[in-house]
Amino acid sequence: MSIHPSPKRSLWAITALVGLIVGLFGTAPAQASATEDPHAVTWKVLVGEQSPDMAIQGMRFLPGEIWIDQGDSISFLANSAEIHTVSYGTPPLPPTSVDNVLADAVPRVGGPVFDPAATWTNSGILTTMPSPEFPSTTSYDQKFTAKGNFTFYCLIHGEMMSLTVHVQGAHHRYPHRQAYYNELAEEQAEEIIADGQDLWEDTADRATSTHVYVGASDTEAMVMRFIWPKDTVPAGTTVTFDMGANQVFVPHTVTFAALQQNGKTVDSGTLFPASAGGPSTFTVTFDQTGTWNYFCQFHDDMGMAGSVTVTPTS
Ligand SMILES: [Cu+2]
Repeated sequence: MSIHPSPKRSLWAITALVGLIVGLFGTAPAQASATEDPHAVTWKVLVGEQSPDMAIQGMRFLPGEIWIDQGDSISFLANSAEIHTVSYGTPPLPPTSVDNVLADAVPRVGGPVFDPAATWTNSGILTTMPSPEFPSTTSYDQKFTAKGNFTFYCLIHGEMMSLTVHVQGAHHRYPHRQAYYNELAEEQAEEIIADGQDLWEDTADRATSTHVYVGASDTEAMVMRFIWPKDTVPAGTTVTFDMGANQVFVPHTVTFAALQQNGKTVDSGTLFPASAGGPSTFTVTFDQTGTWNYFCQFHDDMGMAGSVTVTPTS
């Protein structure tokens, strides 16, 4: 859905006109000085988005495109429990495994001033809900002193989660102010959450008492829930827990902390979508009656938990 196309266009026209006038009369603004510029602006970009119950996690920078001037800064603010990074360039390890991605994602690389010539620049993990598993922060600031167009991405979610920063010359007129980006961010976040709700409902329509989906995801939203979360089956039933509703890379587990079978805790280990190589399904045959709670070890903080109630066979 396109938002505010006409004001955007007219602002662009004004910018172009100002550029033309400045060009004609040769009153181009002075170069950014090494000293602190009192006109420098610090812009805000949100990293991720989520529903209030954290069930739906979005995979977008908001806004996804921003125009700033040389000497300005961007404050990247964590906006979801799900982890993200603000990254630029080629990571040291090829992101071909979870271990490699995490090894690349965790360390902050680069200084407070963005260097487009650097091979790799990385924020470290951004999240509103720091976990003891790895270091993380809630914000990341970069100052932009080089002109050009720079596309950042999230290493965790890949290049579909990207942000293009257009750095204009110092003291150029901005096509948009922060208020415009804030409004755009709010509308886009609503759309992403609504998309996640639709995905959740569609997946629930396909789920059955013997086929539970382990989350769901498309290219902008993830459902961090088991679908169905409250299952009831007669003893002897085999239930399949299936990652098949995930279109993007996301790890989950199905962990029954209190249920033992063959002397071991019933735990799927890490599941991945089939497109990421799997294993993408986990099956459990429930012989013991009672209510068995389970959770995802990665996302239980977001409320990703369920239960299977096993009733006696009639
Ligand atoms: Cu999970």
